[in-house]
Order: sequence, then C-alpha cells, then structure tokens
Amino acid sequence: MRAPIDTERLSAEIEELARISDSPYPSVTRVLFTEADMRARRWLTGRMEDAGLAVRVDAVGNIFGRWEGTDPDAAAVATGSHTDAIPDAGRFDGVIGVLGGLEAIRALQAAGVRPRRAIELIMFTAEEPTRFAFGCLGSRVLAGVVTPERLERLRDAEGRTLDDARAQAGVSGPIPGARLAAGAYAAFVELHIEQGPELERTGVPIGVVTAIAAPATLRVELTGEGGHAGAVLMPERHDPLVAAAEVVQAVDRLARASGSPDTVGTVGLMTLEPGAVNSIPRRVRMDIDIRDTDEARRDGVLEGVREAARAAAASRGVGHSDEVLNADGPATSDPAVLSAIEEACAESGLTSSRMVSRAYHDAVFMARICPTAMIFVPSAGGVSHRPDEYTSPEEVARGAEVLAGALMRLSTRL
Ligand code: HGY
Ligand code: MN
Ligand code: MN
Repeated sequence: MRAPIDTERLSAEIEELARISDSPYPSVTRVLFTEADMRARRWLTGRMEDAGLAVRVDAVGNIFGRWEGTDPDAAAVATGSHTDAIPDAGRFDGVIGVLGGLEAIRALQAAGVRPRRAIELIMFTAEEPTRFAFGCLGSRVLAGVVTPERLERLRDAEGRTLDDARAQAGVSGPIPGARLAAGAYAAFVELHIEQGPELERTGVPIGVVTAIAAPATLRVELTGEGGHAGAVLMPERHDPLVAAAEVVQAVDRLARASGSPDTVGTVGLMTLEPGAVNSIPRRVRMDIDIRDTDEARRDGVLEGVREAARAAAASRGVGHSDEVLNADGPATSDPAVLSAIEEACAESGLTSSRMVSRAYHDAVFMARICPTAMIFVPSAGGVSHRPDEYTSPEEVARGAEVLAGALMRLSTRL
C-alpha cells in the first residue's frame, strides 16, 4: 500500500517554515529558544494538532505529536528530526524530517491505516550546537546520556544557563524526568537530507543509512598579554592569535594525514578579544569539530590536535586551556529497521543505496535507546548549512513516502 503524499502541501509547509527565521529567505537562522525558534515551535504545534496528534512538550523543549494505535500497551514507533538551524543555513536540514514525518502520518491516516503501535512525531530541541556549543541536546536528554552537571555547565554567548533559556521559553520541569524509559519506542526512523553529494552523483533517489559518523568538539582557549599594536615590538609579543593560526593548520594537517578520507576536522568558530585592529589579541577561543566513522581514529586526531595546541601555546609563550565538549561514539542502524525502509522503497518502486552519514543527527542518540535507522534524500550539489541548500519537492515527497511505508511496517509488526 503506497500512502498518498501531498507533495504540494509538504513543499508549501517547508517554504512557510523557512520564512520563520532570523535571516532573510532563503537563508534560515533559528537558534534555540530565540523568538524565531518559538514562533516555529508554535507553528509546528498547530500543524500537529490540525493532524489530530496529541501534543506534549517535555522539560527540555522536545515536542511530541502522538497518533494513537490500536494497542495502547504496545511501545510506539517514533520519527522526527529538528527545526532549529545554525546561522545563515538552509531550509531543508532537519525540517524535512519533521514535516516529512507529519506528512507521512497524514498520508497513512488518509489511506485509512490504523497502526497497532502508536506513531510519535518528535521535534528535537537544539540538534544544532549553536547556542550552547552542545549538539543534539534534546535527544541526549531523551537517551539519558548527559549528566545534570554537564547541563548545568552549559553557557551561551551571553553567559546564560540552560535553565535561563528554558525559563525564557516557558519550558519547565525536572530535566531528568524527560529521560525515556527503556523500551519507550519499538523503533525510530529519521528522514533527512544527505548533506553530501553521493545520491545526486549516483542518481539514486533514496539513501538507507547504515551508520552515523562519530562527532567530537574540542574547545581551545589561548591567552596573551595583549597591548598596543604600535608600541609593543615584535620580539616582546606573545600573541595568542598567532598560536591559534598554528592550531588551525594542525587541525587541517592531522585530519588529512589520518590515513582515511572519513576523517574531517574543522575550526568553524573562533572568537578573539578585545577585537580592535590596533590592539594585540588577549584571548582567542576556538571550537574545533573532528569526526570520523571510526571512533579510535577520530580520537587519535583529537589527541593530536590537543597536543599541537599545547605545543603552539608553549612556543609562543601564551596561556592554554582546553575542554572536550563532546566526544560521541558512532551509531549503527538496526537491521530490522533497515529492512522496513528497503521494503518500503521496493513497494514505491524506488532504488536505494546503503550509505553512512557524515553529519550527525538525533538518530545518533535515539539509537542508544531503540532500534534506529535513517532515510536520506539527495542534496543538490551536496550543499548544506548554506542558504542554497536544495532538495526538490518531488525528492522530499519520495522520502516521505518511503518513511510512511517504513512506519506502517514497523507499527503493525510485533
Ligand atoms: O553538524 C552536524 O552534523 C549536524 O548538521 N548538526
Ligand atoms: Mn545541521
Ligand atoms: Mn540536521
């Protein structure tokens, strides 16, 4: 049974949500609990309610829309993704997993399906690390893999805590209470854009994700005396930005030298103080993203970067501190969920190919608590985290159709 996806409605919703943003269309910026994020959350809640879903919000702001099944004692099947977006990003990342999941549920409803297991649509809080330099915040809490102490240490750029942000958003309750009980879900499937070039290059419409690369974030702080850019002569200088430049080079060099193309290293965020053209920097803070499909290899590069930063600081006579903000294992998909996805592809007459995800997703942490897998659809030019990110309405609809097929199978099987 192929569920009838309403391609126009789904595309119109993606375009409508894209305009709830702190940057002008087609750029999307939607950071945790900002006014744009809150508007998007209200808009989505309305769409979930219009579809007859029972909506709840947990203590960290994850939003759940539940379609009851015929067996109230059976563990639900879940799907979902995120609607938050890093600054100046695209309109499909995360969004197609939330709106595609909503459309899959509506299509199953329209087809007269009565799932045995309830189906829950989840919009996860803060999949992006933008506000608190800690990605997948909502799914980590659901999986119970983050300690209260770690959450208490989170600070945003203005020094506000997660509790400050929750209060600002009207989200309350004890966060440990949001942790899902073991067996809360029978399965989880996430639809997402590939954010890479593989599917477009091969002309395959659906990717079936077998594993998700292991992400890590290292924060390095370098400090120096600073001083007047004209008055302090070069031999007297201890400039942390010059040391930071050596760290940036080390990240690139060590990632390229790992022996595998699956290792990536990026310095995506750097702040310096005081930030005046005629003042020698006093403090530099760098957040460094290091990933690999192989966790041990990732950790080898991570330690190499830490050592390179210590050496650069010593050679430049500047202060050094670092913190591993997160170092997560890779996720492996569940065979039964992979089969449900591939059966749905076959039923829809769509070819598919198995692949790994180089981006991380909430599925990384859902895989800790239930059988999980992902469905990818192509990204034009492999582009993502840019306003020109693009996936056509037909490609998104194919992903939603396969998702509907997989959810139907998973929600009716024992
Ligand atoms: O960075 C990632 O892989 C994801 O897009 N947050
Ligand atoms: Mn992203
Ligand atoms: Mn994403």
